[in-house]
Amino acid sequence: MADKAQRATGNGGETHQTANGATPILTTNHGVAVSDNQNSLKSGVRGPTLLEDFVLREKIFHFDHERIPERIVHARGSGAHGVFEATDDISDLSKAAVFTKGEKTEVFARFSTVAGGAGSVDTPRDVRGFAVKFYTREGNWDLVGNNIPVFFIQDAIKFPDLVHSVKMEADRAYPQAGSAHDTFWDFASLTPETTHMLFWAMSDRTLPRSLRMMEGFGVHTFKLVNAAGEASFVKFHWRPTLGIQSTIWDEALKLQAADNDYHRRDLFEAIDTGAFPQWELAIQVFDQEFAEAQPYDVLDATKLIPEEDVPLRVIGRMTLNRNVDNFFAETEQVAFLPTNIPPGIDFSNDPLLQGRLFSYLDTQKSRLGTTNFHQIPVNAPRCPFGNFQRDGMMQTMVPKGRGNYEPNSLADHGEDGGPRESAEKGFATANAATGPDETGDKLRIRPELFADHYSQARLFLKSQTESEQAHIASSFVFELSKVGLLDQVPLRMLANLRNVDEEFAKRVADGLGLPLPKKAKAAREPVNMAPSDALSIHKKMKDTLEGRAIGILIADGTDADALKSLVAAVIKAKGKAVVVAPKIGGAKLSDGSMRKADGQLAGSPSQIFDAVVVLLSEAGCAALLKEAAAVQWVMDAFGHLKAIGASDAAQPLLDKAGVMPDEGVTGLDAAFITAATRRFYAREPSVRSLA
Ligand code: HDE
Repeated sequence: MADKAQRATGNGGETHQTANGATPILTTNHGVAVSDNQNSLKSGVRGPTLLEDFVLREKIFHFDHERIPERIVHARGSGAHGVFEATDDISDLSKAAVFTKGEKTEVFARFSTVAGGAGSVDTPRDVRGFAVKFYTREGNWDLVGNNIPVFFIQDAIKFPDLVHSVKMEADRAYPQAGSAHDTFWDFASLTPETTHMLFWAMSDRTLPRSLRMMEGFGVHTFKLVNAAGEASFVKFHWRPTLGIQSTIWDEALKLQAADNDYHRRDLFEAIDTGAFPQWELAIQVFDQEFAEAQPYDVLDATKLIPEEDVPLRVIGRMTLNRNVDNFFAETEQVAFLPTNIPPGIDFSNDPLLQGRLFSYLDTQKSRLGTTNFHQIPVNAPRCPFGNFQRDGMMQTMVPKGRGNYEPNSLADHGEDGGPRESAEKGFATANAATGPDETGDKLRIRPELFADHYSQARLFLKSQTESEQAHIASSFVFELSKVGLLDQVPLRMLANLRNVDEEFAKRVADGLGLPLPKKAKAAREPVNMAPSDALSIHKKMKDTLEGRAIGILIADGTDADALKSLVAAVIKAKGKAVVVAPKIGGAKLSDGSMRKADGQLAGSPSQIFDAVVVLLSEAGCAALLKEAAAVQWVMDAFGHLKAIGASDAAQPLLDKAGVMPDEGVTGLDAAFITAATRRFYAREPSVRSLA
């Protein structure tokens, strides 16, 4: 009777996927087998539904609580598993096992934007988090850094203000994931210590092409401690083997429309296809004498140490080689703690770092709801661990016996007395006297050199190419132009910028159409530092197709041989060839064969590629001249400074898209493959005016 009723309502038949010998039986969370996963239990055929239906209630109850609070910052992120291999012997500097030459350590990395919510887009202008958990045999080490080597503020007490100002505004709940609004610039312009970081944030560093092409930084000064207990100062750097690469602003904006998951997809697909992303871990090591001789304080997170002064030493390599099996269980529940640190590494007294040492443990209780979050697989150490902490919500470990206190003498009676401290192997805080961080009176003040807010912003600016400087100036203009309600903010910002560079301030003022205000009084006069090429993206970008995607636009009539040899050439150069056609079913090529498309034209705009080819026959070109998406495809590739290869017959489409000849516009020969390894920044003044 019931069966008949189900069929009558259309819920029977195919939707009933019943277990057979090969599939396991569906059960409740308490192990009771479920007989019907399609229909709730009703009183009679037409209901109502009965409270007694424990299968329904458990399912909905669990679903109702599927979300946990998202991270207050860095909510949007993507993660992957991998391995870190130490490649150099630094036992003279650190006794940490993770640095033993040849040692391989499992890692979990998570990359994130800062301001947006968990469901926000991947490509806003924003700093990126670069957090790595090393499951070392001496306990977890979490290096929780960013893709920029400095930070906005110097002291942890300002962090809630900074974050409140940059996140969506409190009353209107917008903008999502962006700093181009009143409250951020109000705060920034009133807080001159943000100036250096603002220059990085307004540069293309905040528009990474791929998570695989980002540098990473520990930001703070840390310490390395050797077996003799001697400490050195250290800064950590991650260097991508694919080279650093960024998009440009117009491209990043259009990427938001083209693919909300641009970075997440890129990371997942790369790992999925065996193109494992890699980074070198490098260190800058220095001592107290060096620290004291600099015009900045090494404990100030708004300052960097130029590589020209302390060269990078590569000590290891991280390879991400496994995607997560479950996003929530792993990427969402991973809990990074800057306090996770094994013997051989130590903190400095950087006042921003010191605040973080409190914050991350604290936040996990809100997010994961229990002090036992360390038992979640992605967070649990891979080495043996144990202590006398007991109980708490969601306790999953079942300690045996009575030994839950120490000292105890239970072992004398043959019972398990539990673990004991080890002066020899345990973490011992490095002697503070080894750095300019000795403690003294209790004061709410900052060291004197922290008052220099402009020297390194000037250093950063002067280290950039002309094109990069134009991008930075234009970003300031763009963002400050979005400051609507507060007239005083752009002027206050310009007054600060005059301390960095008069000409630059003028440039931004002109871009805004505002007069240059009186220069702000600097708390400490800036000094000139020698420019550093390592701070520029353009000066160290790799000319390579590796990890890059080439979009090839085809249509009916496209030359089959030309397509074949082009795809082969792209693959040989380690690039990815993606064929785009008006229809996903593909196009009929010159030899009569059908070539399936990897992407449909309307859904695969050229901003998702690093370079493009327009491979059309005369008839194919004539058809596409009437397609706005095709014209836009070419126009954007040109505007985004990409190489464009084209068949002769495609010229009318190039003309309609306003493509002008330059060294980035080529035929289909080898010249295209060479051109595709780079961007053509010199083209930019001909396609848009920058500040
Ligand atoms: Fe964070 N930060 N932060 N932060 N941070 C968090 O921790 C905080 C800072 C960074 O992928 C939160 O688990 C304070 C600097 C990354 O899960 C929170 C201060 C740097 C991630 C928190 C800072 C970072 C976070 C949010 C000033 C670069 C994402 C949820 C004292 C060196 C990690 C969470 C991941 C996440 C607090 C400053 C990097 C709220 C109080 C500087 C990459 O605890």
